[in-house]
Parts: sequence; structure tokens; C-alpha cells
Amino acid sequence: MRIDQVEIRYIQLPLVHPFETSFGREDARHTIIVAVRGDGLTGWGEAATSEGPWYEYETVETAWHALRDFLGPRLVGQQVSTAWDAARLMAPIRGHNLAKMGIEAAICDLQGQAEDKSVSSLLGGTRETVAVGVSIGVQGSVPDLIDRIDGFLEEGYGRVKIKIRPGWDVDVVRQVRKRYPDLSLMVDANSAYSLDDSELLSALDEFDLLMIEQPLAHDDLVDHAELQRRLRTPICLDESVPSLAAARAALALGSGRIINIKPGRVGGLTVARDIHDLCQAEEVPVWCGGMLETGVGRAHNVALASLSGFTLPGDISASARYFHEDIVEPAFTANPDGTVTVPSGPGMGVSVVLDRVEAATRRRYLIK
Ligand code: OSB
Ligand code: MG
Repeated sequence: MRIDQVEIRYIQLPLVHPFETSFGREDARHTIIVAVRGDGLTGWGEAATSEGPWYEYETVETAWHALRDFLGPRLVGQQVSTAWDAARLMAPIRGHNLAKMGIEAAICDLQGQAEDKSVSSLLGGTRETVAVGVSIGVQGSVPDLIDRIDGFLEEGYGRVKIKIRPGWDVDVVRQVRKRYPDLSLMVDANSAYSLDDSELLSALDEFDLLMIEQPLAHDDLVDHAELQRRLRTPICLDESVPSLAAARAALALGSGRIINIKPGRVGGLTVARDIHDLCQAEEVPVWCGGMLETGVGRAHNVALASLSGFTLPGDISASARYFHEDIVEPAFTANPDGTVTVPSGPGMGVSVVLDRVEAATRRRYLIK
């Protein structure tokens, strides 16, 4: 179909709990909602940015610039039927992966609505529910952390990830493991360590963790490979895999045994699926990561996680774990068996509540 308009909105939504990691603390989400219009339909996507370049280099302002000045104008007036068409049009623009995901996701939603198919089925998803876990930021104290874990376990989550950083690591994990001997538990360091810390990281081996996510630098694959040789616990890569080429290099080098696939980090659903296919062929388990998305980004993550190679629980929690009120209806909820249901309606399968988007909008721009 012909793309008539691309609208971008910078929205700000307060988080129910501040989210603290090795790179800082977020009290509110600063994200971009993309609406693509064609054939009288509107498709929605999210560029899941943050205010600052801490997790990766993009910010809400760089994504705004990329969308307004380059990505949006390349799409408007073009014939685009699939996310693959959109990816091809955007390919000459280097980087700006979160921004590209916003467009691809919106196109996928649009295609699904036009063809009466869910995003999950467009991507080749096979699951009706996906296993999910919860990612818990650094807390003020271990009792606070235990309280939070108790709450999430009560809600049904079957896997817990805790953020670690120097000073909040081995001792915290020891206490959590002691309290929950059978919990499916993992940690995420967000690049807070170096190979010089390999002894400290090896100390985590005794806690039977599902994996250690991204212990070393965001652009490092060689040191991760060396660290993996020294650890029994599988290393999972997040920041170090921004592309299919990086995934291939990581597998060739043995930089980890698991990959966290975030469609935003890798620049869209098409690349995310390519990485999934590569890992599936190589028998490397993958799971769907999260970036504290609103319901729009969450819907696309859930659809992606319905592909058969996503064999480990994703960082896909219920809307209420992040926001007082999500911008979609119905909001995402966690089932008592630790899953989230994959929407089966056309497109992303949830509806954007325009009033709520309007109330959260700080700035909007229309490309036509
Ligand atoms: O490293 O996985 C990460 C959130 C924002 C940026 C990076 C990460 C995260 C999370 C939260 O861990 C996952 C979620 O619940 O969306
Ligand atoms: Mg991570």
C-alpha cells in the first residue's frame, strides 16, 4: 500500500517504580510512538528510547532526528506492504536501530490490519502464550529486593532477573539464592565489569544461575569469549549484539551461549527474526529482552517471542509492572502460569487509547 503519513510523538510516561541499573536510574520513560497511515488504516510502533545514551547510544532526541529527517521521509509516498519492504527502504541509513524498529513495527501492525493477520502470524510465530520473567533493578537493600521478588512470584512470574553492578553482586545473589533455592534466577550486569573481574564473576558459578547477561563491555566479543571459557554459567549477550553480523561473530567466537534478542537494539523485527533463525540453526537458545516498552512496543515483543526458537522466558512483564496506566487496551497481564498471552487479533492485537497518548505527548510531528 501507499504510505500517506508518518506521525511521531515523543511521549513521557512515569514508571510505577524507578528502574536502576549499572548505568543509572530512570523514573519515567521517554519514548517515541510512531503512527504510519495508509489505505485509511493506522499502524503503530514504538522506538523504545530513553532520555540518555546509557544502555546504547541512541536517545529520544537522536531517534526523533532520525525519524523526522531521514526514516519518515523515505517511507512517505512509497509502496510498502511488509516490514521487509520498510527495512529495504531504511537500509541506506546506518545505525539508529531503535528508530528503525519504530517504523518496522508500525508497518507490521498496518500489514496485519490490512490482511487480517496478527503480527505474530506474519512473523511466523507458533505459540499462543509466551513464558515471561521479570527484570528487577538495583534496590536500596536486600530485604527490599526480597520483598519485590516475593510480590512478583505471587503474581506468577517463573523467572527472576536481578541487575548487578560492583558493590551489588555476589553477596546479594548469595542471599537471594539462599532464600529461594529453586528459583529460576539470572543476573544482568549491563557491561559493568571487565575481564579483570573474572574471579568475582566466577564466584557466581556456585549459585546455579540460568545465565549471566552482558557482564563485559557493550562492544566486546573477544573478552566475553575468554570469560565464557572461565565460567561454568552460560553468558548471555545483550548490548554486544546490535546486528546479525555481530550475532554471527559472537557464535563463531563463543562469546556466550545464549542471546537476548531485542528488536529495537537490532534495528527491527526482520533482523530480529534473522538472528532468531541463525541461533535456531546453531541450537543456541534465545529469549526476547525488553526496554520497559509501553503496550505498543510490548505487543510487538510478545509477537516476536511467539517464534519457536524463543525457548527461554522473556523480559516481558505485565503493563502494571511498569505503568499506572498503559497506552493500550487491553493492557498486558501475566497469567498465573508465568506466561503472557499472544494477542491474536489483526495487527498488534491491542488498541491504542488516543486520549492517553495525547495526555503523555510532549511533542508531535507529521511527515506527509
Ligand atoms: O539490559 O535488559 C536490559 C531495560 C532497559 C534497558 C536495558 C535493559 C532493561 C531491562 C528491563 O532489563 C526489561 C524489561 O522489563 O523491559
Ligand atoms: Mg540486558
